[in-house]
Amino acid sequence: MSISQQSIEDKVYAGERLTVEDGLFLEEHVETLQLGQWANVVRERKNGNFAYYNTNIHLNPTNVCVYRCTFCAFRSDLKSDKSYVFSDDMVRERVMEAKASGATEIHVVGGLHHLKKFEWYVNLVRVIHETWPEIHIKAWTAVEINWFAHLTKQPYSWVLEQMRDAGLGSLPGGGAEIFDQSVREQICEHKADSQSWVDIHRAAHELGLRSNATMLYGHVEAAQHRIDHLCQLRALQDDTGGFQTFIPLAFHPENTGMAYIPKPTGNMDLRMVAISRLMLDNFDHIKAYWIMLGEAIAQVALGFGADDIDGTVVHELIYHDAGAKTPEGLPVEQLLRMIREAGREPVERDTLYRRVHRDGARWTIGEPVMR
Ligand code: V47
Ligand code: SF4
Repeated sequence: MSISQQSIEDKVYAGERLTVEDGLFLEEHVETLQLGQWANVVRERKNGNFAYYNTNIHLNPTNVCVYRCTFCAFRSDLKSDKSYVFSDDMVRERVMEAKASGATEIHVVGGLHHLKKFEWYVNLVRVIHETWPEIHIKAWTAVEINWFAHLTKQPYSWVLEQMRDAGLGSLPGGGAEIFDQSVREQICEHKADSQSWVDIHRAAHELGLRSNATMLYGHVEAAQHRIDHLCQLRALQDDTGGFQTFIPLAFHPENTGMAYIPKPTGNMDLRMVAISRLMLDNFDHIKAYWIMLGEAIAQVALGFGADDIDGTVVHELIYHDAGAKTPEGLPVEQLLRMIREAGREPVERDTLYRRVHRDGARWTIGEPVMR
């Protein structure tokens, strides 16, 4: 049967999987409001009217990095005035700040500092865990895990076990960018390739660690690369079921090696959210990361397939170095207002999508959120 709006609509309503060709049709022939309407059907089937948020804090322990991804405004050379490295005391201070602000998660990613040994990175996780054992540590992208395997000459599973024993709770989704090799050669030539990214997330899932997945869009990639990326993630999720959420990441060009490329428009952002929701039929959640999208688009995205807006992130550097104009953090009242105004029911979740119950300054983790 040839592909048409009708054939796709039939599949969406019947809950059938969309093919690569369907994905390309969505990209090339379907207008944005139509994509949003279909994606909303899937979103409400999976998550009802809930919109999740969490209370978290970011820690980027160093910006010194051996790699030079052309889309990155965050990295620094060792000798640059901009370079920094967190000491153990600075890490403890950040954790105590997280505790005081009621955060349930600390999100840790940074550069790959060529003078730091693997033990420095493991120790960082240990210091966080020992300072406050209740906080969930979501740390290290697959690119970092790949670097640790390179440093130690050990398999990914060994690296992940060391981290887990030190207190690691799950992996964030960064470093995926666009899986296609010809695109990677233009934007992140030297770092972990797509096969390594997939192998690391598979190894994490096999150890029982959950992880997230991302896609960086709006730079030199084309529609076929985005659909290929989504289908590769979907295939891995079929095998392991270990992904929790997918986060489409809008490219921020300022201060990067690709500053000549205009920032993706709100229309493109909403299309990416909707197409992700439609293609990733085996992912429970799609996150509209307000830090990157801005509050307005993140709010509208809750009707275009997204069911999560991430958290009250504070101390975010990666996108703010690249020109993000959003605040570094939002008070929870503001997140609740965004969600309620969009007609959704806010649910505070922890990293593993369990309900968070609050009683004044104390919080407890409840049951997994079910629709
Ligand atoms: O891999 C870097 C991206 C990622 C830029 O798992 C940029 O919950 C846009 O993965 N413009 C790291 N993007 C951050 C990340 C993430 C973020 C939020 C939540 C989660 C999660 C994960 O940031 C990198 C890269 O794709 N990035 N520079 C830039 N100029
Ligand atoms: Fe380094 Fe990550 Fe920036 Fe690439 S994106 S240069 S790996 S900090």
